[in-house]
Amino acid sequence: MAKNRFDMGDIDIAWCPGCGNFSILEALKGALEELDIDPARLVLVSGIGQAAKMPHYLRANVFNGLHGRALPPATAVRAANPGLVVIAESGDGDMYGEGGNHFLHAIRRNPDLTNIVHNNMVYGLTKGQASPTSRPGFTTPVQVDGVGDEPFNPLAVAIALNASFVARAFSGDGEQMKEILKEAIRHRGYSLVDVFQPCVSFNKVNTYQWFRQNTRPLGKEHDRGNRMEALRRAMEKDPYPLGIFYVREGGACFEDRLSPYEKDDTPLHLREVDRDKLEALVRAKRET
Ligand SMILES: Cc1ncc(C[n+]2csc(CCOP(=O)(O)OP(=O)(O)O)c2C)c(N)n1
Ligand code: SF4
Ligand SMILES: [Mg+2]
Repeated sequence: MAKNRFDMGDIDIAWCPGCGNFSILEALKGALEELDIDPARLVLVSGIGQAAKMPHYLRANVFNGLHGRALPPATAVRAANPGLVVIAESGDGDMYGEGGNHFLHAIRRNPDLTNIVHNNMVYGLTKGQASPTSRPGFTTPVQVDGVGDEPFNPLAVAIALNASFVARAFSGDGEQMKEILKEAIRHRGYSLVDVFQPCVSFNKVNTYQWFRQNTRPLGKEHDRGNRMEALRRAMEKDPYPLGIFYVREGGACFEDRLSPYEKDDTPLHLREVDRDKLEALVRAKRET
């Protein structure tokens, strides 16, 4: 079998044996290879958490940012160099909790990037507190009486905000996940792929078996161009549908609407920097 160009060989991976993150890593490497993407053109941006370690485990350019802050630098990378393939990847806590504000506004801006969220319904890295997607009744050493809040529904929120691509996969099904990732990366505009990912160490409720029993495919009859139908299906949770819920083609991306590109399509990173203007700007900021 031909070598996958994104594979880093024999490296130490700091995930627990059996963690659902491993198959997301394999599916992503497979999707990138099958799309024939040049590793030099790939930028992976993440925040903090177990899922956010992902960019360190495949060959790519990496920006590892602050907790909850993957999307702003990812948006900026695309704006500065629209020739790059940008993936913002993190966990449910990082993306929907700490980074929830950025999640909402990235969808509205519609940068051409793929947002992969490893949704294990828990904070894995910090040893098992509830996350925004934890289900009611989930008990943890902090939520000793069980979670009482309504879980955050990322798909419904994304469709309500007219995100241009919205999907959900399950890390227990590598082939389906790879095909969804390929479509998301190929899609022009903001693409959300929420992936159900068992955390075998700190979520003993939402296990591989639980996800298998509580999910089902959206079905061939699902019309991914029908926004209201996609929203209705995104509200289902008994069982949770899997697949591509909604696709909107043709909308302008964030980088298309930026004024510096109005008259000149030279990527920002290739343009001459006006040092005087830059220094004046930095000075003005320091003085405020
Ligand atoms: C500002 C800030 N607050 C809290 C933390 C501690 N912290 C690190 S990762 C994390 C949660 C990660 O959960 P999630 O994004 O679901 O990732 P997982 O580990 O489950 O993959 C928290 C609360 C931090 N590093 N920085
Ligand atoms: S703590 Fe959970 S999410 Fe983190 S590596 Fe272990 S199994 Fe995976
Ligand atoms: Mg998590």
